[in-house]
Amino acid sequence: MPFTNDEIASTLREVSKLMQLAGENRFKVIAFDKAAQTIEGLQEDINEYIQNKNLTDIKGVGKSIAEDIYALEKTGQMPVLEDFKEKVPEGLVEWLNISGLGPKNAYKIHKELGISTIEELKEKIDDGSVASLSGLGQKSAEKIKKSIEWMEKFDERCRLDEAEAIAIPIFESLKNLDGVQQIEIAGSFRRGLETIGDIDILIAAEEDRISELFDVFTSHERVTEILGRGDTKSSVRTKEGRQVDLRIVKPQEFSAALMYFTGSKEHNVVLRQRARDRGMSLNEYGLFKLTDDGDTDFDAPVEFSSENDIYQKLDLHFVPPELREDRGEFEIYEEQEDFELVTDEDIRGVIHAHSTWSDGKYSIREMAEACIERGYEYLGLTDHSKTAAYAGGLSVDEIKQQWEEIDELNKEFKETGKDFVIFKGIESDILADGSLDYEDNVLEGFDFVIASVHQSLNMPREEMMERMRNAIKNPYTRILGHPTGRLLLKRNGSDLDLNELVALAAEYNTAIEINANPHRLDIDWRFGNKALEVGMMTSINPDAHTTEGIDDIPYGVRIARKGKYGKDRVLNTKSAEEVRKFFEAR
Ligand code: DGT
Ligand code: CA
Ligand code: CA
Ligand code: ZN
Repeated sequence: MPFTNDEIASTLREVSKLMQLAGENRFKVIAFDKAAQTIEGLQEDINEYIQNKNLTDIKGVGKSIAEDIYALEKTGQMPVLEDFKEKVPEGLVEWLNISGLGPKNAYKIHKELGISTIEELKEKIDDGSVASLSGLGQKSAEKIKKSIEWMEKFDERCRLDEAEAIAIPIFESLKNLDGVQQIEIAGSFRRGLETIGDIDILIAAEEDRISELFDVFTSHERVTEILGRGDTKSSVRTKEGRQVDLRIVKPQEFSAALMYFTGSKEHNVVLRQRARDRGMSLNEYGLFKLTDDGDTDFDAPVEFSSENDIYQKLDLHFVPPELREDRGEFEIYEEQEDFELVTDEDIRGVIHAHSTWSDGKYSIREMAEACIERGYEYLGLTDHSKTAAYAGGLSVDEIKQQWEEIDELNKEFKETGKDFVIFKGIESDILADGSLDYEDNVLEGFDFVIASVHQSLNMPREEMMERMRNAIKNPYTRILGHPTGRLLLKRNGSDLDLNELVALAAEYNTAIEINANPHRLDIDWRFGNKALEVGMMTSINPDAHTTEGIDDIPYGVRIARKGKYGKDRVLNTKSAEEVRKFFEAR
């Protein structure tokens, strides 16, 4: 069996991870990482290149990596990977997930203290050994310990993108099987929540099919443990440590079960009460009349054939799954049928992206072409500003050069009839006092400024608020970037009164982004009600550091839908001309 593109990419990625842990040269690490990325995004089957012996025609695949791939194809093993597997103990790889512990220090601790598991690491932090290593110290040790605690605390949940990587392949392996009449992923995943506890899959099938469907499910290649198997429900654990529940219900019960297992619990509670108020009882099996004593009369079912039907019976229009959180959706859908939420298709441009000028991995041209390929009409390029030295922030000189490059590219697009434009932006650090990172005469030259905090996120609430208020009020700020700076399941964001900032942003006609990176999804959808009330604009921004990063936009769209944003309040659903007007209206 030949290897797939994805398999080869993930082998290369594994090499790059192990190299980091072995303290290997940084450029080598990046080379493997970049090759992995390119191969993942490759349209053609990589085996064509392997057969033609022209792997090096693929951008980012150099001679030596090509040899590694040929060897993999020939022998089923990649020698460089095997080498590093010998050098790096298995447990160490897990350490990469500890934020605040870089691969270099991981290697040092492992080498000097002779340990390789998280348990051992915790012990050595507690007995002071880690702190006593040169270049580490008490402060670093504390930080690592805290990260481990966070990690363990949050292991019960995972990010939406991680859940997707598990749920979709399992869903795909089931959906075309004989006997599957309907299938959906339900639960928090269907609601588009930013973190997922377990994955809930629901199938409609006749009873005599159930056993064989469970057989397929429990023997899926990702499954490492079968947690339970009953008549209608089976639960497994995948190799990522995630639980997946599969429920198989009778075809006539599917819609009611889907509604029930989509949740949220809070939404369901209100639905059940609405049913009772109308002389009915709603449960996971269906909708039934109530007896005179107020019990469910299972002999008197109320007919329905879809979730939509059930909502109608409860005097509601269909509530999109993202909104089923009991946060005002009932008031809306009692009245409105077409309370329109933004969709993936509405997105016309890419705002907030980095290039090699700062810490992005691709040139401006490559980023622009990736946008064009995906059908977008504009790119709002925003490299880091000068204070973000660690991320290659731009000096004033560099900005001038970058502007020239963008002017050239825009000219070229125009002359070659490409309907595409690059906006000159910057992601300016918000300094401690809330000011932006350049003098006004420089800020003036940009088409737009995204203002973001990257340092001192943990200032006391009132100081942080003053800082953010100043940034929003600054006339050059058009978009506030990832307002809390949170990293989901890893780091809490700044302590802020976001409702106040949402109102202030609306007042100053500044947008607050929904950072679509699945690690962030910041601003949180829970402030959507306030944003709706005051008419705040958002922009669904990928914060892309690679061309692939652009494809994070759909995560942001899901969060925008959860936050009740319609197309009219999402900046990058607008035409380039309208966006320019928004930028100029400062
Ligand atoms: P998660 O897994 O923690 O991310 O969140 P969910 O919402 O997927 O929760 P889960 O997996 O426990 O249950 C899936 C859905 O099933 C949930 O959203 C609503 C429904 N459900 C489960 N248990 C109950 C319950 O005790 N009462 C009600 N009303 N609904 C429940
Ligand atoms: Ca769930
Ligand atoms: Ca569940
Ligand atoms: Zn950024």
